[in-house]
Amino acid sequence: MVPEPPSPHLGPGSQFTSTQLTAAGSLPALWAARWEAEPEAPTLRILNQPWCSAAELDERTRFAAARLAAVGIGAGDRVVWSTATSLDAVVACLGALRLGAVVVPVNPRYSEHELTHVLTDVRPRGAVVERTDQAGWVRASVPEAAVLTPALEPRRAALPGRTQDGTPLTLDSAGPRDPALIVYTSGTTGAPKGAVLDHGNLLAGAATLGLAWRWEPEDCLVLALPLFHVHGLCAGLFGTLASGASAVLVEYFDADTVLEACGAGGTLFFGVPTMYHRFVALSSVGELARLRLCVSGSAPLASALWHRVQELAGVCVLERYGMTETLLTISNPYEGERRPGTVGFPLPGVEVRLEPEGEGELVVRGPSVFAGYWERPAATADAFAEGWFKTGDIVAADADGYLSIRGRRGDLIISGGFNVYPAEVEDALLGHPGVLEVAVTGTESAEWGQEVTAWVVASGDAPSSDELLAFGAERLAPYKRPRTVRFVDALPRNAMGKVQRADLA
Ligand code: MCA
Ligand code: AMP
Repeated sequence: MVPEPPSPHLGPGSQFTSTQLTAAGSLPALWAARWEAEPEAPTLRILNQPWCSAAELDERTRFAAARLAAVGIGAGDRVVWSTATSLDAVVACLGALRLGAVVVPVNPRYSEHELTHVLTDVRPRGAVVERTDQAGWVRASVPEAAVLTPALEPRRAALPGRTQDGTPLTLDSAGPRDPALIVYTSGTTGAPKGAVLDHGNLLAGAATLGLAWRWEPEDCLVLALPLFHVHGLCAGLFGTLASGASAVLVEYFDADTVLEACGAGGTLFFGVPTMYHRFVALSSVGELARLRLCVSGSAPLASALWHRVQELAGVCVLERYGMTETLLTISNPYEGERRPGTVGFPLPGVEVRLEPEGEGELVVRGPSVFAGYWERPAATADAFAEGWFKTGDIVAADADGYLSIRGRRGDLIISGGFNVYPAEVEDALLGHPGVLEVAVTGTESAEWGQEVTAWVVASGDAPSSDELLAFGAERLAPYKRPRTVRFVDALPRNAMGKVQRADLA
């Protein structure tokens, strides 16, 4: 195999070839090999609770796979996974992947409308759901699905090592092109669609981070990100397990608690800019310096905030870039300059192009890039050009190759690292009889990056702002809800009648 040209992420003598990234076949096969080799190694724990060793995690996830099989879930079946962070929830997810089932992570704060869209689109065979109201919505929209709690209750007599019909249970046998996750995302237009990530994508996405960020078994990640997005799940959790390292899972982000965990044995932290914004307000921000690496992503990290963290904690945050469809693809270097305001260079195995060159739309190719959207051939065809995935992000290259994100697709708003699609919020508000027209924009915010603002043309009896905010709250997950409602006489439109969101300010 011919080694690839030197990457700024690897040493000059590196013999790297991208096939190396997927040599283990699948993530579950790699985990199983690691757990067998080092059964005593700590793997995961919930903050302030005991460690789960590799041998325990192996046993618990085998058991979870058998429990899922006992309710009729098998390889290739889709399982919706809607739960807050807990060890049980993680075990259920890993068990499903070992079984070859396809996990569909969902924000546990979703409203009935939001969850039902995913359920009807993906038609799951099973659902692991924490909230009882959500369990009811699953039963109503997919009556044939098995509905379980994160602890995989209610129990159905599991036949040890056997499927529901008594055939032997095979674990860790998914191939690189078998689907592993379906993660819902909205792209530029239309309703959320499921990005299908296969086992090869997940393995490559975890392995490239292992190389670039020098992830070692001695590392301990402080993981306070939600696990229903690829940042927390694929980079954080799967990256940890692929490297044979450990992670402390923090159930809810609280800046004080996270800094305490950083000071108590953590070596790595991955966060979104809002988290760093909260750290710099605390006198304990210096705890970050105990870590060997602090990473930021999912949204732009303001240069001023990068410098503030450096000034107060002496830490140079490493900013990186990714997308649900591609996993993480670009990163500042671990060794060498971490340049604020940029996201660095393509990760090992990832190829990028700017169209046009110098500054233009970023297109990417590589083993972590997905093959398409769930049952959306037209959207899939639109997303690629000759095998390159079109990110929709506008990116510029410095003379020495550092890449910076200059703008993003469509009218996407990013609030606290979560994506908000104006059309979805507008649709929800249009359901109110007092709303004739509405346009939703992102307003700059030091804490959230952007906050959601709704510009409303009222019909007849104008509703109050509070009434509209409450109406939105019933239909939208918390991060999508408008923070401000502004009433206007008319929305600005161009000659074609299209609303000009950029003119609302
Ligand atoms: C919570 N609130 C928000 C958000 N989150 N408002 C706007 N934007 C948000 N993101 C509101 C709640 O509605 C509530 O309002 C108040 O803030 C406090 O809620 P709470 O739940 O306590 O918030 P928090 O726990 O403090 O949340 C802040 C957070 C969270 C921890 C920064 O937003 C978060 O975990 N963000 C990470 C997102 C992420 O992982 N993205 C990765 C996507 P009220 O009090 O009025 O009810 S994957 C991706 O983008 C790609 C692949 C990539 O590159 O990573
Ligand atoms: P998602 O659709 O949730 O996967 O979010 C992906 C989007 O997040 C990208 O298309 C970018 O617009 C944005 N993003 C991720 N990382 C960064 C970053 N470091 N700087 C700016 N934007 C980012």
